[in-house]
Amino acid sequence: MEEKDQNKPQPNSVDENSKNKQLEQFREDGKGQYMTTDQGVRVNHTDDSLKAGQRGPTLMEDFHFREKMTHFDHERMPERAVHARGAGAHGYFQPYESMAAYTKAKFLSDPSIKTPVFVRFSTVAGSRGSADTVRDARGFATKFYTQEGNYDLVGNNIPVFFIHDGIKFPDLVHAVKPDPDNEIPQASAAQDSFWDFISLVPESTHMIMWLLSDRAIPRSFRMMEGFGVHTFRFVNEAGKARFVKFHWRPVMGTHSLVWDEAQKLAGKDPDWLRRDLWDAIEQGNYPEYELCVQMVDEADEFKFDFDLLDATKIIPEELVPLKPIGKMVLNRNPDNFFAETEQVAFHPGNLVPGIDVTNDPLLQARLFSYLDTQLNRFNSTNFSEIPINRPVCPVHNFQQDGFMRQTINKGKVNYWPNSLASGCPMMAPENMGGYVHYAEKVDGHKIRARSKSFEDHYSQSTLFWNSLTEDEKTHLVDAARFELGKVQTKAVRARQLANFHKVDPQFAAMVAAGIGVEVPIGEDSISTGNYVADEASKKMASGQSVKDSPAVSIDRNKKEVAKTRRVAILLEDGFDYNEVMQVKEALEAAGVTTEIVSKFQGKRLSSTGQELEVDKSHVTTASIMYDAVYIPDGEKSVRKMMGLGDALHFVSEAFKHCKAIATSGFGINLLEKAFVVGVNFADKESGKVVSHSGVVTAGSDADAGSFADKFIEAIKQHRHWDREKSMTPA
Ligand code: HDE
Repeated sequence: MEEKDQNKPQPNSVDENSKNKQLEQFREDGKGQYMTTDQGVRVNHTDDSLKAGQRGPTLMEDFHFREKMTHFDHERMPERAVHARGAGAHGYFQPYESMAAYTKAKFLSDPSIKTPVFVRFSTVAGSRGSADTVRDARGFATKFYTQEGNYDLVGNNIPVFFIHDGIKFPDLVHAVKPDPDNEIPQASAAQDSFWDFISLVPESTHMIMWLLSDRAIPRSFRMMEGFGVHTFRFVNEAGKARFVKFHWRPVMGTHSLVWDEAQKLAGKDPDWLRRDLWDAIEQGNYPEYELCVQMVDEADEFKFDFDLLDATKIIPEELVPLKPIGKMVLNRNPDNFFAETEQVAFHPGNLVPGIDVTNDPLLQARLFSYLDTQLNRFNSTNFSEIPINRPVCPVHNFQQDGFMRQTINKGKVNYWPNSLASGCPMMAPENMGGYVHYAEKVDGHKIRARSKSFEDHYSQSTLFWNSLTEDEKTHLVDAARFELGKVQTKAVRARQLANFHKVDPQFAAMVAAGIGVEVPIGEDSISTGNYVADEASKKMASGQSVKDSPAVSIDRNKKEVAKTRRVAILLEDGFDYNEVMQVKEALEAAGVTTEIVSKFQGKRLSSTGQELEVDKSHVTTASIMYDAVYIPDGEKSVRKMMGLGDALHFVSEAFKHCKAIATSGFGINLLEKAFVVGVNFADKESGKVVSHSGVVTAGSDADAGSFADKFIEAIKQHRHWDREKSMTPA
């Protein structure tokens, strides 16, 4: 290396396409080519193995058969211990403005830089083939391929975690995974062992409140927040550090499924979330997320009544507002699931200069676990050379050998320090991009203990409960009744109720009423932490807090977006063609996807003789696959559906799931027959449009344009929860 190179700053050769270009070298599609063996020999015949005679045994010398079968036999790698099921997408991240005042991370310092990213969304508990829509936290892991190396933000869609200290992670995961004797249940926390563990570990209570909320059944990965969970550090060029929490905010807003719908989807379309992500990207509806940060000065470390190092706590946005710092756009599906989504390897310790960790004991454990687990998955340290994991900037070091080594390191020198290779590759000083760990002062006794500042498990659990709307609270209670109702051991149910009682007595009583167990007031759960009072806990005792945080409620922060919503148009022969076409056009102009659903596939004839092609039949789809339903006018069509159980079920189920429903004229009869109750309908013969609780009805003389507009408004609302009150008695 010449002297002058040492003074060169790290070049910024990274742009939005850098990763795509790098991956291109490894892509292969065989188009117009002869098939070959792995050795490149052209294959003449692959349908019969080489045999001794037509009916004889296969010969050992059949190298093509042996190679093909051996490769197949070795196709699997161990699935991830947690987050086994996932879906990935490529895209880019671009900052809004330079964040150089806070962090020297180059990819955050220049608004003109688009950094390529790969994101993997996942469920946590289920195995690789499990259903997408189960109740669970979702992983939201992002790999930024920056000019200074890979930075991984490995987050979840819930901002807190179950435990304080990573040493409890194996226990937590054992408890939630299927039981060791019979491997039941799959992808479900509704089991004795999970609630046994949770009820004995009260620090989990806050996370449990989030897990029982609608956050744990997202409508789409595109409509889901992401959180870095831990407190990290930003460090700027001058060496000044700030605490930082990361948030991803979906531009489409945060929306959830209904629990009954989520369970049915798990059977009818276990790929619901990954299909939604894939289709949206294929259609050019690129998911977008804003990256926001909450920053806290080091001097304010003890300003709050919770510990910033405690991953079971949020910093309420009412105390520290979110600063949006950039946007991520996911605009390309992977070419190959295994090569990219399965083999991508994240690690919270993949940091770039300007971003650093804190002493959060959960984060500290993760810094060990992620590299370790990749060694189990890949059986080699060389996984970082796999195309999806490679940085887009150069890699120079003396790491060598191991299974599947790709890099061909040249020369005799494989050690540092050396003089034979002129001291190369050399150390990078800080101003040349060398990573320097933040010089935090650490001093203490070696103890297996926790700061007393972690000991309050309930204030923020109560804060979460208090901040929800009445509808969200109802969902949470129902979820708790479902989960605990499935627990066989009554003592476990009771112990968890004791925890819930400390969150809110009324909440505990509501859950108790559904699961046949009394709330054991005053009983203490066993706390597994060894808490020790220290300076931090004393300083925090009088710290700031809030009693209400509207920001945690999905409902209070609802974004009304119609784009990419899915509407079923339910019809049979004899529908009103003009009305369908006008409404369909208006919906599609608003970015809504429509599908014609009928008893059978094929063509349906309108009352005026025009034909429409059916997209899905009642056996290939269901109301749970749509956000809304539209039943066009047309007496013959509607009468037919009034005699079809599937059509009636379609409408009543959509109504039960609080989805927007629209119909006009004679169609109103179908709603009445499908038990659409407690809403006002338009007069069937009038020119009026009535929108009530997400049910939009129009008289046969109404204007189709204003009917469609009202319907779009109802679709934008996502779900009409007020309906649940009239449907379910308390
Ligand atoms: Fe993970 N986690 N985790 N985790 N985690 C893994 O790493 C672990 C935690 C998260 O799409 C594993 O590569 C420990 C919090 C995501 O590939 C493993 C602890 C958060 C993913 C692991 C935690 C996460 C993982 C399994 C407690 C949110 C999927 C496979 C100390 C901030 C990444 C793998 C992907 C995956 C360990 C807690 C998020 C075993 C020990 C908190 C999104 O290493």
